[in-house]
Amino acid sequence: MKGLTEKELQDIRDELSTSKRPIFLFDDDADGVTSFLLLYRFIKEGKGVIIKSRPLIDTKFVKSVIDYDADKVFILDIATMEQDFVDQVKRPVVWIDHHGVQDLQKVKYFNPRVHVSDVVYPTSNLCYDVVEDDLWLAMCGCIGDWMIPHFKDEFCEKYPDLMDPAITHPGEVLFDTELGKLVRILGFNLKGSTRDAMKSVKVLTRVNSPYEILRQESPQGKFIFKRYEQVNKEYSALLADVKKQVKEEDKFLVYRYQEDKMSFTSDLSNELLYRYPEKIIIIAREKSGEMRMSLRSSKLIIPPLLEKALVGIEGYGGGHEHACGCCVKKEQFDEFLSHFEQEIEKEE
Ligand SMILES: [Mn+2]
Repeated sequence: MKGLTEKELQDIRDELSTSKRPIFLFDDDADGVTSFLLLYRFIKEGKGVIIKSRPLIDTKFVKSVIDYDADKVFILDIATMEQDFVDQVKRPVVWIDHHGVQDLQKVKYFNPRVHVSDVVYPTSNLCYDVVEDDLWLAMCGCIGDWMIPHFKDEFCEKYPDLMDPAITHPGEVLFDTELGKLVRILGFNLKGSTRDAMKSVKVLTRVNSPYEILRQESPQGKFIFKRYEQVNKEYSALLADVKKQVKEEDKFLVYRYQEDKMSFTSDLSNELLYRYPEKIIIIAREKSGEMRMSLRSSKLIIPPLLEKALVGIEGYGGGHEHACGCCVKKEQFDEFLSHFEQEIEKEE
């Protein structure tokens, strides 16, 4: 099953092939970057811009479009956009996404949730259905978004050493297979400054097989692997520190840390949820007077609880059913936590 209709897929193909100078704004995770790589490698034109701030396209991105003199704007895997951006950019905007359905004027909007609400199709899955090439990139993007796509069997046949087709849980793929390692390699290459992340993305546009990276078979693959190793050193140290603090009997796993350059809250919370599936996980990073969090639970539907917990708190948050992001003022973090715990108790 595909998330978009054949007509929609053809529309996107036409939009791509009629553009000479496309600009692609994409989310800074495995799904976002592989969506970009799939489309860019398909038309071999254009410029990528990674969105490292909150997933919102507002008027501050108008300048990138104008400076590049793009003839069309593609927005990939970003949940929200302001109408002002569309109005000021004065170029066709094509938006491919799989988060909650948005309603904007003068945008070509492609979102599978318009048709179906119960299946999740990562943006990389949609982009693969458009280009039907670079299967391995698409597979990485989907697994990064915790989803096993319709082309899984084809992938396992082509790359039998990267994933066992018997595996059905995305977490198991992510943390216990070579494919999962590749997904983490991609994700870690997007950490740090925009400049460093885009350096990796440029190199990735020239990688043609997963083995170039995993076996370091080409200079490009070596570059990507080295950068992963550097970042992974910091990640592993944090993970080890969280694990030391885990108490078997606790319902919550709350961990806070300080780090200016790199955010690992999403990666840490995903791995911890996989290792401790019974716990409600909150990983918070302190930065510029704010606590930026990732929240995970395999059982709770988080967004409505989060919304209630944020009442009277300066902050914002949202996301998927079992995985959310949230940001509050540092001084209000404890208050937010107790609100959140109260909301969960009310549920039970
Ligand atoms: Mn996504």
